[in-house]
Amino acid sequence: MSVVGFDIGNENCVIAAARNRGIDVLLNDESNRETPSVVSFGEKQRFLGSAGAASATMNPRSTISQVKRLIGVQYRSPAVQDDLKLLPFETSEGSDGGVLICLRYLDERCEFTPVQIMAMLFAHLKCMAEKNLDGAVTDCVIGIPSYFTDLQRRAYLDAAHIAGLRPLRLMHDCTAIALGYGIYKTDFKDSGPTNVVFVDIGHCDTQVTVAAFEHGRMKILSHAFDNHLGGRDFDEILFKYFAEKFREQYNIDVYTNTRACIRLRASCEKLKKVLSANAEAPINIECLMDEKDVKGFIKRDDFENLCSDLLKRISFPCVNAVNEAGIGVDQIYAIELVGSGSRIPAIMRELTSIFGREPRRTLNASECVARGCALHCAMLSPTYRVRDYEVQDSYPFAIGLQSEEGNTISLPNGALYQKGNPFPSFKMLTLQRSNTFHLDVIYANENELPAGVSPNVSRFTIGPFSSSHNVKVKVRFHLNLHGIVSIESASLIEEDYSSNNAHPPSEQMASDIHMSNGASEYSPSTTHSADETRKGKARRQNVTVSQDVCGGTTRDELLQALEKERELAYQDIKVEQTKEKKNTLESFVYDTRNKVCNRLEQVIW
Ligand code: ATP
Ligand code: K
Ligand code: MG
Repeated sequence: MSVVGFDIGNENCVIAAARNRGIDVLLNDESNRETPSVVSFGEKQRFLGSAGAASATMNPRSTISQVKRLIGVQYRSPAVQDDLKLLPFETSEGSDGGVLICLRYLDERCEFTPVQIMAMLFAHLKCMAEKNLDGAVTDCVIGIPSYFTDLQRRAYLDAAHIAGLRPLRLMHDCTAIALGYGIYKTDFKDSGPTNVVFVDIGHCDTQVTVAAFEHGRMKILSHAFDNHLGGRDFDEILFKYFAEKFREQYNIDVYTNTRACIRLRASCEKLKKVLSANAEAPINIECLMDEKDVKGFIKRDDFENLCSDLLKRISFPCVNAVNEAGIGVDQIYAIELVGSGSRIPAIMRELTSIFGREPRRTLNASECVARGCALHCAMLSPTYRVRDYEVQDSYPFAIGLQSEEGNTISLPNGALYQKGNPFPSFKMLTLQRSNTFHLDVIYANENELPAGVSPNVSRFTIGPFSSSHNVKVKVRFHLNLHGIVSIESASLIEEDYSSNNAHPPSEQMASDIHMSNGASEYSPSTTHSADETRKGKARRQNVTVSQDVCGGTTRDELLQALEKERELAYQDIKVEQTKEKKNTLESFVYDTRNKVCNRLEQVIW
């Protein structure tokens, strides 16, 4: 059984696999190490990955990219609306408040959730991995941005499930990077930890993480981000610049033409890459619109001036990450720069001035996330032996609780999980209740969240139960390996009041909330094995817990999505097979014709 790591980028995906001798990056059909994150709906079949990217200008309205931006978000959020403006396909609001992608396929109007599109991408990558590794691939670790919410994490798991994958973990991108950096390194100093800052600049976002390394282990000290600062934003600066130039020069308005927009954006991205290596660069697009060929030119200095606001914004996540890690700049051993968005020379300069020294590039900028994920997958898989290495990640948001009246439950230290809480983690909470009740899990501090994200995570109902007086209810929370929070169990503790010195709980105790790290509280087996257990003088009784998540895919929708994916995959195979048959038939016809002609020639002569 092979284990793989997936880095699903907004622009490119990378797959890495654990092999006997280490980690390998897998090649796609075009022998490339990166595969475009694109799903395109053609006339009769879907085109995925590289093939999808190739049809972007042919089927502009039915070619879906950057679906990672749309998964598990609220359609109406202004930040999401801003993203949608840059994308050429049609969208609408789903019944759960999420995004729906609308397109025409096989002469029908279709609607897909971002989860479904992501599943198509996953299925394509799974297939690619299986071809490469010559065997089934299900176990995987998938990289995610640290700022992904509960909803986004659950959406990823749903997408993976539809694609037939089994994620052993959703892993924060920079944690995966740090793992790959630390596990093989042997020159860490013996006295105290070595602190390294990782800066990952991708197509849409910037993530900064501080990790502390010691022999045999690493600990994440902080995660910070700007989820609207990446290579795409630099493309957009060039796009706006040339759209304006061409308006003046050629009297065309590219904004009114979807295909022209796509082509100009693509050219600007190429131009940006040329500017990374050259002091100036030209742009030439034939027949951009109104049958006009356009030409332009920009100097790197002018580009950098246009980008000065973007460049300045890089310092915020950097400063936040270092501050939250609780270290001084002088305690940083190195700054490691990754992500292809960081290839703009001005970014390197900006980071040098922020940290007072030049960042390094010792890691493979585009492959390190996938490699770290594959490595971690091997660590989690029973079939591989990897040297012992401890990975401690930290959760980037504070998680709080609200009671049914919408009142925040005041918890010791203000939150169920503090920002930066190590995870996976159990917590035990003891409440006094006499009846069925709800607990709403929320993000406790909206300032920590990406713009436009809802603080509501999920609602739990603990019950049914009722009692004549308040009883102790012990609730066991779990922030799991994926960074998803749930209530694992709840139980009523009935004190045995017939004994000498026990008293029934008084009214005052109703507000008495006790919290502890659940793991040490009791062994899970005692509550799972029996509904009722006698423990000393107290009687423990399990209570049902049901979860109502805020948004996302329901069980029925998931089943429908699975069925739909099967249907679509069948259609693709059918078309491919017909193509193959046609090819075989065609070559048979040519072959026969040649033979017949040759023979006829002989006969004629
Ligand atoms: P994300 O991390 O946001 O999900 P991603 O992982 O797909 O996206 P990367 O592959 O790390 O992103 O980076 C893609 C970005 O890097 C694109 O914006 C691309 O234009 C940019 N890029 C690639 N090569 C260069 C270069 N030589 N100079 C400047 N930018 C580059
Ligand atoms: K990537
Ligand atoms: Mg990335």
